[in-house]
Amino acid sequence: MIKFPDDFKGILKNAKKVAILTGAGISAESGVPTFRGEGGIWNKFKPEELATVDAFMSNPKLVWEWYLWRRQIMSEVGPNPAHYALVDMESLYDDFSLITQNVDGLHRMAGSKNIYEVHGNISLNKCLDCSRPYDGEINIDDGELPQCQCGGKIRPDVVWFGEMLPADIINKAFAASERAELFFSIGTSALVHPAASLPVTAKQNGAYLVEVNLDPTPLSDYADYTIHGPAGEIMPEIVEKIAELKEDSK
Ligand code: BV8
Ligand code: ZN
Repeated sequence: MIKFPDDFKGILKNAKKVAILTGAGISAESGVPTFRGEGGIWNKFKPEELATVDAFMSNPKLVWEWYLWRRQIMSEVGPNPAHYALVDMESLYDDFSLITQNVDGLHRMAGSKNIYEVHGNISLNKCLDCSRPYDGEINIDDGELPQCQCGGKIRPDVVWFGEMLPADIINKAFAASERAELFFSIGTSALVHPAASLPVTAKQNGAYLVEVNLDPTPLSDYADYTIHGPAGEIMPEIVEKIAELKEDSK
């Protein structure tokens, strides 16, 4: 059971513009390993070793093995109650933006509509040189790595460290954060920029900032309200309360 102080209840009921930022923690209860937690995928490898252009140029096979392993995991999992709670939450507010750092596609699978995938989507591929999308088979076992018709190497269509985020998507994510009256940061360690500055931008522009995360993060003391625990339990309870508050005010 979580507490609903009056200021939290008030903004849940009255906010018109809402923005959400999610990270790997919201998919943890689906069975997708997070990046930095125990058992996190990056415990075995370092981000610099794998999620960068240099890593791919120097060892494309290793980087492909990592992504194909993660794709395999994501093909076996599905959305969890936290993802579904955000689908319900979207129907309760007129202006609702779901910004995700995750590349697992689980928000779309759950049925969310207004999604900004600021770090790309692990199921898509593109050419390293000409960026043309590639939907051919990815087979790395026969030694040959997939190639584009222009001769460039095919890579996963995700944003690597040192790479720009897709400009139109990140610009819309910042616009949604700037106009938000209510902003939730859910399941993210709030360490990776520029995504990590979205909740700060929201609060600086007057939003009520809520953090829902298993562990404390750099945002925890800065947020207006911090709830530590699993998103799969917390988010359904919050969305149920929002529906109740809106019902009562009819
Ligand atoms: C750029 C796609 C520049 C690939 C990813 C020093 C200071 C500041 C910034 C930098 C710096 N040095 C370098 C930088 C820039 C760098 C950066 O921020 N580095 C960090 C590490 C310091 N950023 C970049 O390089 C970005 N690009 O800056 O470009 C530029 C400018 C001009 C011109 C050219 C270039 C690009 C960043 C994008 C990298 N790509 N992913 C892939 O997935 O393979 S980032 C990766 O980390 C994922 O997207 C992931 O989502 C993201 C953030 O991690 P989290 O989602 O937060 O996951 P994490 O495991 O960390 O945390 C999970 C949390 O959930 C935990 O807190 C845990 O407690 C909680 N949790 C667990 N279970 C649950 C839960 N919560 C609730 N319920 C549960 N059940
Ligand atoms: Zn190409």
